[in-house]
Amino acid sequence: MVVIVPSNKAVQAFEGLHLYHGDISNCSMRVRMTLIEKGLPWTSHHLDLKKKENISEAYFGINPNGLVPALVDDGVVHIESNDIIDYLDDAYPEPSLRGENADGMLEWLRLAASIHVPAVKPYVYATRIAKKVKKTAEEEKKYAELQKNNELKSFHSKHAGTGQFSAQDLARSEAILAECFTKLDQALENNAWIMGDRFTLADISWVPLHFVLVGCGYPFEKFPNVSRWAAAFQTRKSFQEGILKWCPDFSKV
Ligand SMILES: N[C@@H](CCC(=O)N[C@@H](CS)C(=O)NCC(=O)O)C(=O)O
Repeated sequence: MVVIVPSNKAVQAFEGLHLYHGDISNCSMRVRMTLIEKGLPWTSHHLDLKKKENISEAYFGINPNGLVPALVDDGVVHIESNDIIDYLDDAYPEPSLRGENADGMLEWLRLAASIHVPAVKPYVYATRIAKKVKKTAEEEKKYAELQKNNELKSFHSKHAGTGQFSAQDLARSEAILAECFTKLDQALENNAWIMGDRFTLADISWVPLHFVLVGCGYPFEKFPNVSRWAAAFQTRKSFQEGILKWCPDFSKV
C-alpha cells in the first residue's frame, strides 16, 4: 500500500472515494474497473494526459510522480494502481475479488507493476503515444521543475524535443512482453480466468494492458488463450464502463 502525505492539503478534506485518472491510462482503467466491480460510488477528477493536465503543481502535490491514477479515500491519498486495487478489495471486502489463492493473485499484480516502465510504457509510447503527448518547450521546463523521480525523468527525456525511442528500447519491451504473455497464455490454457474459474484482481490488472497493446498493434494472435480471455470481457459492465466508456478504441487515441 503506497500512502502519500500530500502537499496539496485540499484533498485531505475530501469525503468518500475520489479518483484522479486519465481516460487513456491503462493504470486508471484498473482502478475504474475495480470500483465498478465492487459497486463503490466515486467522484471523478479526470486529467487529460494529452493536454498535460497532470503536469501541474496542484497535481504533483497529490501524486509526487505526477502520474495517474491517485485515489483519495476519506482524505488519504493512495498511489500505484496495483496497490490501489488491492487496497480497495481489502478495505471494501464485498464482493471479494481475490479468491482462495490471494498470494498467487498478488504475484500477477506485482508482475504487471514490474513491467510498466521497462516494457509497457516504452512500447505504448514508441508505437503510438509519444507524438500525441509531445511537450512544448514551456511544458518541458515545467515538467523538469516538478518531476523529482529520476526513472521518470530519464524515460520522458527519450521522447523530448526531436528524440525518439531507440530500436533497442522497443526490442527490449517486446522481449519482456512476449515472456509475460507466454506465461499468461499458459495460465489461461484450461481456465476461464487467470486464477482459475474465479474472476479476480489479476484479471482486472492485466486486461487494460491487453486493451491498450491491441490498440498499439501488438500481435496477440500468438496468444490464443489470452485472446479468448480478453474477448470474454466485452460484455462485462466493468469493462464497458471502466474502459470503453472512457476510451472506446486505443488505436484512435
Ligand atoms: N506505477 C504507476 C504507473 C502510473 C503511470 O505511469 N500512469 C501513466 C498513465 S498509465 C501516466 O500518468 N502517464 C503520464 C506521464 O508519464 O507523465 C501505477 O501503476 O499507478
